[in-house]
Amino acid sequence: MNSNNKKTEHYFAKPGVANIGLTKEDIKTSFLEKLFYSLGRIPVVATKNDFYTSLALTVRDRVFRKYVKSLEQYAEEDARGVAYLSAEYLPGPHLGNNLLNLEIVEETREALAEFDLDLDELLKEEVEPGLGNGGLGRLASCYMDSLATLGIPSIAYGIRYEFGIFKQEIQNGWQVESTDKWLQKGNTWEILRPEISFEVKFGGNTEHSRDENNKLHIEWIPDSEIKGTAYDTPILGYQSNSIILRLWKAEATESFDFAAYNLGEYYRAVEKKMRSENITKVLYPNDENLSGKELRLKQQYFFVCCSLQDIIRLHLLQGRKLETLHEKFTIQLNDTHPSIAVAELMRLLLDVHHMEWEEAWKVTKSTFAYTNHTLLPEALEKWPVNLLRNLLPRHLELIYEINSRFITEIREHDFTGEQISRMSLIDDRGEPTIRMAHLATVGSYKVNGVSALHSGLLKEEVLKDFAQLWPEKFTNVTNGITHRRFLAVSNPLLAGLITEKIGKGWLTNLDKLKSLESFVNDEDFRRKWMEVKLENKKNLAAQIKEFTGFEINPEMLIDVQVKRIHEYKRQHLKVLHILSLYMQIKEDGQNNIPPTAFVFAGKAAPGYFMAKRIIKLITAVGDLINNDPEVNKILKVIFLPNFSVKLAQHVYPGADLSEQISMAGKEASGTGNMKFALNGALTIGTLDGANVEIREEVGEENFFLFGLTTEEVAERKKAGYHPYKIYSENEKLKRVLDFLLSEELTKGDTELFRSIYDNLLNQDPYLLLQDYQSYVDQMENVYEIWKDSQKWAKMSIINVANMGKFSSDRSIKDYCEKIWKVKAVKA
Ligand code: Z2T
Repeated sequence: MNSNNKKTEHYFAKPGVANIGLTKEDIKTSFLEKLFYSLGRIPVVATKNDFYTSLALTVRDRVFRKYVKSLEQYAEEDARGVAYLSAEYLPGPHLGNNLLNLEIVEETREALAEFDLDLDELLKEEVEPGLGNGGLGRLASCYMDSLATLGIPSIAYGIRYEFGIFKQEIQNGWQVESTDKWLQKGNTWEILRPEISFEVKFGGNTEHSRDENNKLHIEWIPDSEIKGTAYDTPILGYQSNSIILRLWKAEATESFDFAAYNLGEYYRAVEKKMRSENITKVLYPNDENLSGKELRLKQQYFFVCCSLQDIIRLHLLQGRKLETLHEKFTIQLNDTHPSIAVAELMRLLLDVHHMEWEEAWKVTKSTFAYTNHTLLPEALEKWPVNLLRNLLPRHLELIYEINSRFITEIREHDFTGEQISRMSLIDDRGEPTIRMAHLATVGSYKVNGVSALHSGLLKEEVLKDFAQLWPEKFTNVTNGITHRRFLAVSNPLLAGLITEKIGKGWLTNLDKLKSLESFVNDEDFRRKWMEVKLENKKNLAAQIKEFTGFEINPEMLIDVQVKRIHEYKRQHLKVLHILSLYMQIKEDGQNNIPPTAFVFAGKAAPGYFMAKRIIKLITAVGDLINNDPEVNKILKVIFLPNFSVKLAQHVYPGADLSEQISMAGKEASGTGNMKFALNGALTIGTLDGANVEIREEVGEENFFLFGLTTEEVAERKKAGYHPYKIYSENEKLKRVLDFLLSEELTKGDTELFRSIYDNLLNQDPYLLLQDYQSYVDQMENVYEIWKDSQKWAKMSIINVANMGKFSSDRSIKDYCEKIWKVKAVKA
């Protein structure tokens, strides 16, 4: 194909080249072609999954058509672009989102109806890629949606885990994990790029020598080598461009020459192949806790090494010099997981491309930018020096060199010895480790946190010395979510009502929602608003019935906390409140509590003892309450197993109340908080993460605030915190806490929740007892307002109307302006 100066459109215009159309008839034709020629099926034997796959292939063709157009445009304009490096992605199901973005939902629905097929049934067939733990991975996927929609030249890199985040089941009230075999039925959305493949070395040692000109040459002699191969998934934006999610799969390097091996060697060779493929087998299921496992570091280095080689390939392909890499690319590090990239780029520039140190360092620190997602000390990555020496000996040398030059630099400033050792990339107070956040900070031109509060704390606490040294390096980009997936796709009824009132401009400009405010006093509009919510609650009730067997009355207040299970997120504070209501009903007889369904969902890291116990506590309280005829007409407690993007899309639209109750200063941003508010739930929350900004936007009178502020938390702890004192002085709280050890709750196993009880009474590191009364009091207020359904509806409308800021389109524009200096290229 001679493609000189021929745009893809040229070929599409030619007779005989498929013109991939978007009408109902086009979709029908493609759908049948896929069923017959790609799958070799006829309708009588085709399964639901065959039909799903035919439709997915039909849509994929159209998405790729958008992609080639985008690619052409990016190449033509020789535009500066973004490479996003993330160890995690949680894209959610692709099909529904792609249909929305192609604007063919109705055409497709009608096309399928002519074959007696129901679109919604086929959508349910899709298995989502669970290639992340939670907020961080989902954020990366929201950003891809916005990058594509806004037409920002970009590519996202990650790991093609064969098994994603474990599948969670609840057995006897406990979390039980099993492997997530998401590829079992194949993956329609990806295409293998066998020729985009790179070698990755591990182990061995380095050899230093000098040539005739006394120039130092360093060679890394590894002891093993593996290969990473690209799998591409197109991510389509709304009405516009598409970008690629490029995930690397590990494979053995040698292709096996069967004849050359005798039987014994053959098996050893295959074993080696299997071992190397281990690298991308499974996602580590820890959200905010480092595992310290060698395989995890191997994963990180593996995907970074492939991605950087690919970026360099793309750069050189355009006929450019490596000295200008930072002019054409900016590489965003999604937390420290890819931060070994700083050393790897130095290695590639110095050892492979023979650049001088000064030049290489200039390019490196002008290329990377780093996003921090947590301040929790147990989540800050530190790799033992010994592990690095064994696995990446050359990188360790480079890190030492970067560090020594950095220390020399800061010695020239007014830093104390104490500060210098605090800032060092190497922590040698115990077993020597590398502080990856410091490596990322030193090797980047910008560092950002993910909410105003979090970015402030980052500068004042975790990276304060660096902020003193380089104040202009630090900035904030408040997180955002894609309102297309989390409103248009997942909540078609509310989206429809909004569009009916204000038009569909909000799909590309969420600030347009503001005009909904003018309808708060329109009684008819409020009625419709509440009808939509009720429909969504019925749908959520149906999901609850399907996945737990429990029935809830959709008229109940649906009070929801869905997120990873973590002590700092304080799911157990919610449980204490539920127990206080239970005791009120049991001991004080009937009362003022409105009928409420408490809905929880979220995974616990398999090795996190307390988190798993908290799940057991929730389900034990559920058992007690749901089976008590005196209580279960008023209260229900539901734990929805195996939370996922797919399930989340049913949960947010059906929620009335959103629980965002972390201890102030601990939740970097939160993004579920935004998804709930965008779907009309009201929030009860602390002044933590992005809650602060949500409350600012919606107005304090439309937000249920409780608890200590970050500053108060610090003061409280400094003054000496004594949870036992609070326990003994608050009679009702004391009864609730003692109930954790009761026969009734534990069914006789009274030690079951001892660890939670003891922890709260003795340490209570996240100040549950401190914030308890304030929480319970604010819940009283929630109940007062809930009883005034008109007032509640007004607050709900005002919340939605003020969510404009939390679109990931705004976040991506912020990244473009404040950090990347990248401009949109629209196809
Ligand atoms: C994660 O989801 C988050 C932070 C992490 O720190 C790791 C993971 Cl897997 C290493 C979350 C934050 O807890 C949350 O507040 C934030 O909204 C989200 O990242 C996206 O920034």
